[in-house]
Amino acid sequence: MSQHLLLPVVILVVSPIPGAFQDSAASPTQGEFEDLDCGRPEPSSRIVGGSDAHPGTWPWQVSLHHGGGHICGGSLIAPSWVLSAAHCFVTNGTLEPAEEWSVLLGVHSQDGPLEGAHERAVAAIVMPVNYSRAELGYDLALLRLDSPARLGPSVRPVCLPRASHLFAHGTTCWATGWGDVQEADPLPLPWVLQEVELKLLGEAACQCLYSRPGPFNLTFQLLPGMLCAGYPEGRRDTCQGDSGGPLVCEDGGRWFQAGITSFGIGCGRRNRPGVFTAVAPYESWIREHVKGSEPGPAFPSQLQKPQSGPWEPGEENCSFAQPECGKAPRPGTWPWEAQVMVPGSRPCYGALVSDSWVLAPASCFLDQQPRISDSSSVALETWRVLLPSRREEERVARLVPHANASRDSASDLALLQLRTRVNLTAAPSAVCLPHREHYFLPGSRCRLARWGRGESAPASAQLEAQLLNSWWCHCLYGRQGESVPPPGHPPHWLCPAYQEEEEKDSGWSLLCREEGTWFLAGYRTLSNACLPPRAFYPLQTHGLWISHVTQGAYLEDQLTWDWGPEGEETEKQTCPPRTEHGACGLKPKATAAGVLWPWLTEVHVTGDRVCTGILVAPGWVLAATHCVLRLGSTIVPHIEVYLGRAGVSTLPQGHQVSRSVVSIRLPRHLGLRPPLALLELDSRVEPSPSALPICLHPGAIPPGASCWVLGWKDPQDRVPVAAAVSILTPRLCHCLYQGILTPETFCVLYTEGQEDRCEVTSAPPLLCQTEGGPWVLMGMAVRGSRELFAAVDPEATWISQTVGEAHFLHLSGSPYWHPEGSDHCPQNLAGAASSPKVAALLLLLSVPLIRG
Ligand code: 4AZ
Repeated sequence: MSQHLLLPVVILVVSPIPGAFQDSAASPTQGEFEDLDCGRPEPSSRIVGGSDAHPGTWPWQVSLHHGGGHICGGSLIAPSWVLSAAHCFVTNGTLEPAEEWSVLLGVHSQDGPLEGAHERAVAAIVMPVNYSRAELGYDLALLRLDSPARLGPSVRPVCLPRASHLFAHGTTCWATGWGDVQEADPLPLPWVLQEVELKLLGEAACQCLYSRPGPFNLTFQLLPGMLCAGYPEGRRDTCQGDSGGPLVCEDGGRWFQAGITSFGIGCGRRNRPGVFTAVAPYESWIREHVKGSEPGPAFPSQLQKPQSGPWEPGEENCSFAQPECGKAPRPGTWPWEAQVMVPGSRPCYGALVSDSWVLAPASCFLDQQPRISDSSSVALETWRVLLPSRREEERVARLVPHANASRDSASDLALLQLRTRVNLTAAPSAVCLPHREHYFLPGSRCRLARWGRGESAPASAQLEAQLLNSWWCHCLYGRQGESVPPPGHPPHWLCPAYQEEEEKDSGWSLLCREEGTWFLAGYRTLSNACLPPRAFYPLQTHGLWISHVTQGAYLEDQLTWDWGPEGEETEKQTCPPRTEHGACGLKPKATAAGVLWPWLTEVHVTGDRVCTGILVAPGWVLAATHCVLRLGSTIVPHIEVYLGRAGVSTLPQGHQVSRSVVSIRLPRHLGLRPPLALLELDSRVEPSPSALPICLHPGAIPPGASCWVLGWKDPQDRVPVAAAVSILTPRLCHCLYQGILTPETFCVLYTEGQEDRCEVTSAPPLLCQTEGGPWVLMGMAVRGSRELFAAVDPEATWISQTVGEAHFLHLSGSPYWHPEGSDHCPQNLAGAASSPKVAALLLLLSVPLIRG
């Protein structure tokens, strides 16, 4: 009913002990309650990680129905009274009317209620006035039945603890219910009541666990009147639908209700035990509200006093459980790598996700499908799975393809169950899987590992990768104007930057490390034809299916929360405008490893010359003519281009994509040598995180743009650098460079200190970017000049005729420059071009600048 999977708040206040608890010291003797026997099931005989209860074991357990279905649990404490959790009855701050609820007693499973099972209407719901929400405490409610329950072997009340009753931490108690068996995974039919043994945690130990940031960096403050039960390692817990149900502990042959299932962060998560409303502190509150009922609840005295008072470990010595998955002593040797062998085909690589399940692409087995559906056991009989450090091959018991599995889908996944469970040690061991809300931080260190059939790369070819930011990844592949999934929402794709030889393309899984623990973050197979190049499908959308099928895969909470400066930008972001040919001019934000300029091309001309080129379409690079063609020479040089260099990067350096130039195209120019050349590549470079065309923009500088000269500091190591510039108005440009200027040239003024950031022999480009918009190419450097750039605009028609797919952006807004009336130049400005400082001064005194 309630959504407590994730707490959206950080609670920092420590409330005083509620007044309601204080007057409970004066416990009356059993008196009027003595005749009611409690806490004794008939001698005979989910909860996450629990098992089916035996019928009649927990005769006080009731099911609370609303709108025709089970919503919460409760416990019978007297013939006419049920104890439950307040949050079950409050929706959006209002109490649901009592008459809409019914109480089912003596139920065991949907299929076969126990003998004596019956239903009662609710006459009244009573809850503490202080209750507002489960996380703030007071999460309990009393339901008065319209007529007393029929007590019998399957319907009996539980005992209530007195205020002085001590439940020592470490005691094992039991929680029961029909709730989800895992997060968002309902108890399957026949809906048999589940029981789970939980250890009581001391307040300090529980607080200590919850003080450690969990999903979304949240911590939680335990309040008086709450208690915790569970295990640091998780895996056994209560869950949604168990709320209101009892946590009972045995004492002297009677079962006492220590707690009421209330909430938690998720279910069964590591270091996130379940939180219960402690019942003992509410003794007087309960007595007060059931006053006059005959017989009322029983509060027998405690027989076994804990020997010495419960020992509480302090914050400093609370022990956190470490992840039980994703440990690889050496990256590259993956202890979870599973090789599935099907006779007659090449091995298929997958990952061990629990002690008995392997995850692999369904496309590996799709051709086997007819045989499987005929008689699964016969076909699977011959299949084998090879796991690291296991001499014996494992046999396969079951193949469960994803319901939407097909060769080309985001759900090309299948789970294979091993006949026998393997002992998880250093190897084999399971990989960790992300929850749906996991946010792999941009810049995360990842690796690619073998996945599926493909050309099986040698195990040594372990590719290092680094995750690019999600805005960029989404805007590269998503639809125009779509908003970027914010952190906590699963992305459509994951975009790692990595170095890969085109021909070695194969299926890959993407493993990302957080605090030394490896997560299976995404995957791509060769047959994912719809998947953009180098994009990975995120695995986090499949966690539910995997945990539902395997009932034991290791879903781990996010371990790294170091967002960096970018982390603050969680507001809605949209993608910049794109052209009819797709995204252009996008640049991933700089990561710790450096900057990636995906359109920046190294143009290697025969010999040792390297010019700057800019990718303008999948098969075309624009460069400055003077750089690629020697003046006076008629020899057409051999040219190779390289794309996807990541700059100052700890990623493997080198060129990620290379192409040969098959032709050099020049526009027809009367007399003058044209400044720009188009280089046609021998094959297309498909848009990817490391190679993406720039946008072109006919006309002048877009309004409000920032402009940069992008080049290399040193032509030898070619680490990209950008120098901020202002662009002068045409009149100033004309005045400054009188005589030496060809028409349609941009003149720039470098921002203080940026003058010699990049060298000019390689003919760097001039780029501009509007706020939140893509990068646009404005010009290429004129030979030998740092300040003059040949504009792209006059060649726009030629470019679009030559390159059908060039990305022309038609930005709205009027051009910045208005025609100026006078050709008159300020005195002394002509000739000042050689001294940019003097020029700047003069300029400031005369005409406004375009801001860089
Ligand atoms: C719930 O939503 C809920 N793991 C109950 C118990 C727990 C979490 C959620 C504890 O009702």
